Amino acid sequence: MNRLAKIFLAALLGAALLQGAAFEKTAKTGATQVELSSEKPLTSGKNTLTLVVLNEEYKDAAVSVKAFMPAMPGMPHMESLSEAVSLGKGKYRVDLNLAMRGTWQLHIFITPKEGKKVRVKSSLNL
Ligand SMILES: [Cu+2]
Repeated sequence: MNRLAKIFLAALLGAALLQGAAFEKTAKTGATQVELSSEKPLTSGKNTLTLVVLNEEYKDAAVSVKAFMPAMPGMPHMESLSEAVSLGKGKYRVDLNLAMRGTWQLHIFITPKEGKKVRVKSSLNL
């Protein structure tokens, strides 16, 4: 590879890193698909997630997220429930307070103005 090609490749990689979110994951339950992302790496404490619901019928719904960690030896069950803010066009933002590192289960509750509500399951590792 010549020098110019190397510089070009480095620039491409740099641009990709700048645009990418620190965390991205797709959650799917049945026909409902939600793209989760965070600009910052997930950590214990407050995390802000962006949720994009791909299904047309849930573009303007009420969305809440339950994060929980089952009881572990020497540790009780932990849980927090947060309401998401609708940003329009199926995009929602939610703040989650995750008390410790580890694996958190997520239940995303989506309640449309009309029609059936759904629950999409996912998990976060931090
Ligand atoms: Cu725990």
